[in-house]
Amino acid sequence: MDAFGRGPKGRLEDQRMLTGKGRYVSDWTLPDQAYGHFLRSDRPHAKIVSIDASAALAMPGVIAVITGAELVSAGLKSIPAAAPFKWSDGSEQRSALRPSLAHEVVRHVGEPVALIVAGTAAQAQDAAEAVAIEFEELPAVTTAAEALERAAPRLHAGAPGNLVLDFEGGDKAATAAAFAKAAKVVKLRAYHSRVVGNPMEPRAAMGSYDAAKDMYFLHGTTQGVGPMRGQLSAVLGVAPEKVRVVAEEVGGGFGVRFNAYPEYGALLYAAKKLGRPVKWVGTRSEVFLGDEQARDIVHSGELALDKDGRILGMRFDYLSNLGAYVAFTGAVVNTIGLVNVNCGVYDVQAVHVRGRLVLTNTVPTAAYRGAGRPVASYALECLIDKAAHELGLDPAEFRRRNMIPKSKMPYKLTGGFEYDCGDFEGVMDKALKNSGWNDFQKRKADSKKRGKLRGRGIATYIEMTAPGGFAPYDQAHVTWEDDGSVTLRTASHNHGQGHETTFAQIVSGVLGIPMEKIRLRTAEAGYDLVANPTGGSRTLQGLGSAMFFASQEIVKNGMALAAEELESAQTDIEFVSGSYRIKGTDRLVKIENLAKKFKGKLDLDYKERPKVPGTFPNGCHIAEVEIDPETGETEIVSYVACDDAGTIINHQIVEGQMQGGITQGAGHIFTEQTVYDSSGQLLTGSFMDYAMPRAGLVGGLTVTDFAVPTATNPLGAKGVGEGGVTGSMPCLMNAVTDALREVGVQRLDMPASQERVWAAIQAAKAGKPEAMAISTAA
Ligand code: MCN
Repeated sequence: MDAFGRGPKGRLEDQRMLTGKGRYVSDWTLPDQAYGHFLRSDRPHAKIVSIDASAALAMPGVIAVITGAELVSAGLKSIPAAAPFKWSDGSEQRSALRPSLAHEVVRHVGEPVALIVAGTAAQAQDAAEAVAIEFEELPAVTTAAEALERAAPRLHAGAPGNLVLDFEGGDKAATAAAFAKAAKVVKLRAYHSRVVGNPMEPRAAMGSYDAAKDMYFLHGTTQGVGPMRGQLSAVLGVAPEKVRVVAEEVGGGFGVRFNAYPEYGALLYAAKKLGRPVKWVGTRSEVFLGDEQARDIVHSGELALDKDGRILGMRFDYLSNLGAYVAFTGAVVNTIGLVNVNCGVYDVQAVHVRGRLVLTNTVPTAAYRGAGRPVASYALECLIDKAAHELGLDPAEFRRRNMIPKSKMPYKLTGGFEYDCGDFEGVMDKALKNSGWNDFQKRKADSKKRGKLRGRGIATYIEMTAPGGFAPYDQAHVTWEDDGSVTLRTASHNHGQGHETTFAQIVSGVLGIPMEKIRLRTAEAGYDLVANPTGGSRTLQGLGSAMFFASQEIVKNGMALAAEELESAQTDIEFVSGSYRIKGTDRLVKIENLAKKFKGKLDLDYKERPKVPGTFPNGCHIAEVEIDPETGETEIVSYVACDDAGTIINHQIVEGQMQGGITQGAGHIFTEQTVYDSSGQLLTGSFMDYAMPRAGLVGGLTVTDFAVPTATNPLGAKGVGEGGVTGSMPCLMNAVTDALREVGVQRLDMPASQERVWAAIQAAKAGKPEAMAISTAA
């Protein structure tokens, strides 16, 4: 354990969670609560001709049936969408906003059409079957490429041609010049498939309204109360102060618990109208039909190379399927997320990115672990691997040749950002060594003897963590309790990252009290605090730094009190291990005793201070897979991750984050796939059809770190929450591609499921080496 209290520790929250004492949304009960059930569209695209709720209203226990028309006449608005980029011609992002309940038109299967409120959840569900909706079907479109075609059905009047945004980033002219002088150009077009986030806790929410205070309360699954509250206040047309988002445990988020969802506005409206809380607990089916989905991007990349295998320029073109509406973070992940670290870890000053964001009759897509960076990293690192192969170079050597050397730090990117620090070669060298890079051919030969194809994949990644543009500052509210313990309050929300432990470590390290005496509280009904939500792997840097500064300020504030207590001059007092001491003597007072005596004087509401700037965690991942060419069965036999997360506060948690992220990326590559048929029906609507990764999917997983502490925050830390996904996807696909080359397969798009790998091998034997590539997915 060092001075910051950093060290290998179990998590403070585990005891509560593992013994079933956590309170999730469905555990909340408010007096007189009623229950809601959402009737969802079974049509991908249709006009709502009429809704007849009379039979439902006559059923036992039914209190109300609320429709989109009622919400519109009551003045409810759609959920706003962030618009971080303009069109390349300078015009604004087109509008295609999501209403709380569909009005006049439904645009995807699963869209909520009516809210049935009853005395019990079962009564509400039964009554939903008696609501008669007359639809007039409209043609539907499910892929971005088809939606752009002239004859495609149009989804929103505000988005002609279904195109919400056509933007550019980077330096177009410099890139064109680089390509003009290239000795060789390497191209890759690929598909980043659509996934469903699937946190363990399905979405649930309870709306209530306090008439005396004229305030709305939403008990819900949230990653942080700020943006959700802002979105709900826009929907309800009230000031943000009139809305509180309340949560204790949140059973996973992965980005899909970030935004306000349609159901929330409808529940809050119903609670006010009916004068009683209305609770809705979603099912796993509703996760598939109603949670924001993710990715679904076709991307093309090109590298301009000189004759020595140096990259002169890069060009990327992304076609993103936004689904039926622009979700709040829909455009963020498909713009900022794709361009902010545009050259990866490579020393390339000519990069150009174009992105088109397109509407289709599918569930809206938005943030999902990595929020665009895994897509950018996948596009780049698969392309880099292809280039190495075409040049006949060792893929690590090709990367090394082009890496930004640490001597060039800080390094300015085309487009504005600046990498503050990093040693990309150092990171890669450690990964190479740990993976036994040079002995691969021996292992490949062994596999061959056993009839298996062995492939090796490598990928580097870099991402930006911490800026957090959703709140102006990160508030850390610190209160000393009567028993000498400390309560920390903030507005970010822990949903699996271990914040209770790591923030306690940070504060304990400064205040010198045991971390077990420090409690973190977030999203309480009685507190109205400001902080960025948990996302973008920013929370340790952003909020952890605020906690650190707040603790330091408390220690400083205690000096005068300690001087009074010890009857000494402040200049003679030092703070050591939780006590103020007169230097050179054994006369001291513990900070917790001082806090008890001077009640409230050592509390601190740390707010309105500048946020710490962003920084750039990075890593190098190397995987080996074995494929059975007879069956297509693929096994990940080893996986070595080496990541630079700067200074690590808690190694156990960081390792867990990396393991989870890598497995999530592996799930995307090998098992998960969201499939719509061409009419817009979701074919993969349950775990019977949608395969989540199992814990054992990533065999031989070793996580190591190579720390280059950043000076952008006082902890020296960089984010880790998403790096596992960002690194693992290209790494694993490169390994599969490497193995399949031996049997003539040139391209395979994700998922590399057993069936698709087998089919790719069969097709290659029949002379079609790219049969399972993009042409089948677009
Ligand atoms: N940490 C550390 N040392 C570092 C960096 C981080 O000890 N150098 C610790 C932090 O203190 C924190 C954890 O690691 O306890 C993750 O920190 P950080 O990288 O700051 O990420 P966030 O806390 O902001 O978490 C967000 C990130 C994102 S964006 C998604 S999505 C995600 C993820 O975290 N969703 C998760 N990890 C998840 N883990 C679980 N179990 N469930 C999710 O839904």
